[in-house]
Amino acid sequence: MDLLDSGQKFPLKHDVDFDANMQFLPATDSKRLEKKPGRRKLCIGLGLLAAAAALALLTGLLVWHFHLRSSDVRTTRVYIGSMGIGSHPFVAEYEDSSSRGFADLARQVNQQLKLLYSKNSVLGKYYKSSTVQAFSEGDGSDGDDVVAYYQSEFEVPEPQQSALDQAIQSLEPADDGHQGRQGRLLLRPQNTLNVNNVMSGALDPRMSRSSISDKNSTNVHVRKAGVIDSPGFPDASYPSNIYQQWRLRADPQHRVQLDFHTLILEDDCREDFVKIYDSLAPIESRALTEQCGYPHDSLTYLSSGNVMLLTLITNEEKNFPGFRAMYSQIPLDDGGCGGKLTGDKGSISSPFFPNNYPPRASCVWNIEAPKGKFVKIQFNKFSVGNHSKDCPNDYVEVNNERLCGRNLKNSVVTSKSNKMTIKFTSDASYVDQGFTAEYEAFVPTDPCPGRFRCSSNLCINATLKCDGWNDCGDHSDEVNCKCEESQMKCKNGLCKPKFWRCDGFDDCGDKTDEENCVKCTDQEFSCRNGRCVSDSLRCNGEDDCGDGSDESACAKSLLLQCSNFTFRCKNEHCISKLNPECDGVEDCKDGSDEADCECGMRPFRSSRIVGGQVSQQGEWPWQVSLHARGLGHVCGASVLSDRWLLTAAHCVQDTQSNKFSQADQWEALLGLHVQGHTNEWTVRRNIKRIITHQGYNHFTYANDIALMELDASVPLNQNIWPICLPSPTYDFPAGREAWITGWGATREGGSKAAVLQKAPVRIVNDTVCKSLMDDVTDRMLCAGVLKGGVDACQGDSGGPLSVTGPSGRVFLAGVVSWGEGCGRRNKPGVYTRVTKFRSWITQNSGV
Ligand code: 4AZ
Repeated sequence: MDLLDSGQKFPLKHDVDFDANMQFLPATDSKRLEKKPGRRKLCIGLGLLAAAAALALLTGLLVWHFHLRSSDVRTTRVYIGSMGIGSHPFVAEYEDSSSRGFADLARQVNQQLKLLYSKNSVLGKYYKSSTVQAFSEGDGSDGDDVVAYYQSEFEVPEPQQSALDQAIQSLEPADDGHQGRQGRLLLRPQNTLNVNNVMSGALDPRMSRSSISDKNSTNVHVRKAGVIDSPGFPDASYPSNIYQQWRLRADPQHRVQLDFHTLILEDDCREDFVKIYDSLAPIESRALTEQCGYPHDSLTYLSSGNVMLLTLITNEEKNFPGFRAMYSQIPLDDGGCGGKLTGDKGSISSPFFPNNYPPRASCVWNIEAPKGKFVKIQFNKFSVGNHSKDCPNDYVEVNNERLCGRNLKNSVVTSKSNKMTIKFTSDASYVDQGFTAEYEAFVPTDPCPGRFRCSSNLCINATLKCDGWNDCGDHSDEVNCKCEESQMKCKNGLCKPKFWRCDGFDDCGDKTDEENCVKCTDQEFSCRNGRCVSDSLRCNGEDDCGDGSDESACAKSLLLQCSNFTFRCKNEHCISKLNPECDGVEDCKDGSDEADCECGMRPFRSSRIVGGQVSQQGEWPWQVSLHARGLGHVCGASVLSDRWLLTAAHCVQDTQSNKFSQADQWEALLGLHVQGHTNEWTVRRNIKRIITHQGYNHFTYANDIALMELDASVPLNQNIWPICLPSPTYDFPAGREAWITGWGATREGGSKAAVLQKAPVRIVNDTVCKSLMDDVTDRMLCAGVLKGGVDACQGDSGGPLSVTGPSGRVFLAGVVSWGEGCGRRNKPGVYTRVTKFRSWITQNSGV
């Protein structure tokens, strides 16, 4: 039975219906017993005997039922395997499962498997049948000419399942590369095929879910590059309960390359997932990756040989857009790595970086610096598998020390001679993005000439020592410092700028900068309006703070007098719960806190930037690019509805050469990802009218907000979707993560980005912000990374500052407005505070 054509797996066999077969003895006739006392004793005796027999029978049945019968219940266990066949040239018809050649070789493989299994007492006993699914060309290693991929079924009593698993495992080559106990020698002399290598494992149980109703398999040759779309993509979500697989083949001596352009699946991999194998069958030990949700890592995969298997499995709940992947082939010897490196400095990276490295890769670099110098290497990017002891899977080896995992960015390794050997090894499964590193020769007596040397051996500018910033990454530049006037001393000895106190962020690392921040005592609750009330009054059903904050975040939301700290329901009642809107719980009696919540979700999820990174298509569906005629991208904006956009007032002010205040000067591009590359998801709209805030001040940037009405509505989909607007009392606390997005300049004075950029920043405490920046008002909000390097910049203006609420919905906290340069230290970006303009937005747009 080919799994892809079959129905239910692991069916339980119900041998006997125990209850239906149970018989009760007929009741004895008591009257007859009374009349004939002579036979009475006999009857009693017989009755007792019958009762005892019945009891014995019942006991026997119970024992059989609970002990013996359970070991008789058999389940079907499916294993997926591959078999290397030598001395058997590969011919083209092996790729066609309907050909005669395929059928002949499949029959021989079946015989071989039967023979192989018969040599093992466990396998032989429970073996049912095998089906060959595909053949590929062997890569010549181990003398394989052909590789057969098959599925074997066994019917096994439940208690024997692990023995069966072990027996299957024993067929695999041992770590030293030799076949296990049931190896090839045992197969001779009856062998019909020259079997070199057998590898098998249990099928991923999610691939044999009984609910799967549609199983499909497609063969694709990747010699000519092309595209694979998941069923329905891009017009509809993928169907429920499918198991779709694509068998990808390249020419001999080539690799298959698969590059995902879009991948949007349900978040939970237990439900829907994509899995890719370095094989033509779903053998777990050849799995390259498993993806679900909205992955943001590199999504380009390479095979080790000329085959790859792509699978998509879905269940009945929640269907998402799916994927589009481009396939192609590249020569096997491309991406060569390793070699001898001389000279004072240089860089190396894992094969195909920034794409994922292929499985079974091996590189050796021998660095030789001038005599008398030592060598150091610094890793800039490092994602090499999971971190585990001894790094048994994928690793980088420097000076015989293995490195693996993800947290080695900026780490430095030095050698104590002018030579250094670096090895990179990936095993047969689960690949990752890899690493980039720079090496440098140095004089042993002066490892960081003119610079400060961190404990990690990293060299940093000497001016960064004792400046309050952890520039080394291990704090070694901030210890043993004498705190300056403008700094405070943390308990752990670090010096930090005084204005970082009580900003809601643990800057010291030991939280001492966040201690004793309010005047309230330990036994008191600090209200959001600054008052202190006894802790025992929290959640007691009464508004003791006067702003309801002592009653917010309690199990139950209270009706309170309306204030700046309560949420006003449509029926004019005010409730105490903090940020109740669109959180998935109805808090207002009239349900108005959960009305109009078709926003802020990347709809199919279950849920100018400096220092940013590229985003993915559809990741920020509310982001708009505003193009001025003849100028291209000028500003950003956010989608509020299918007709309304929100941007900054300063974007729509006339200049000497441009009439930016006129609607006909603009074109809005929605669903755009790369400037200049509109695709099937991009929608262009003209602007019908612009409503600029009447209080906008060109000098102070006060009220820097404007609405744009589109001349025609846009279809809302996974690439165009409104962001949620916060109510006037929504709280975006200091320290909360926010995302800036846009096509603005990637550094101060730099040029605009082609691909939509994203960067995480944090909401900055109002008092701190006002101390750092002039002219910040309560109707503005600051966000940034005070260390510098991450910020909005020219061309990002008008775009969103997005904050994810507790239920996963994204709210518009701010509109990119102004700043002092871009990405400078202690100069956060300043945003128009949207909560202050919530009613203005409704009054002017109805949204
Ligand atoms: C601008 O010129 C601009 N660093 C926007 C944001 C910031 C600076 C400048 C914030 O549009």
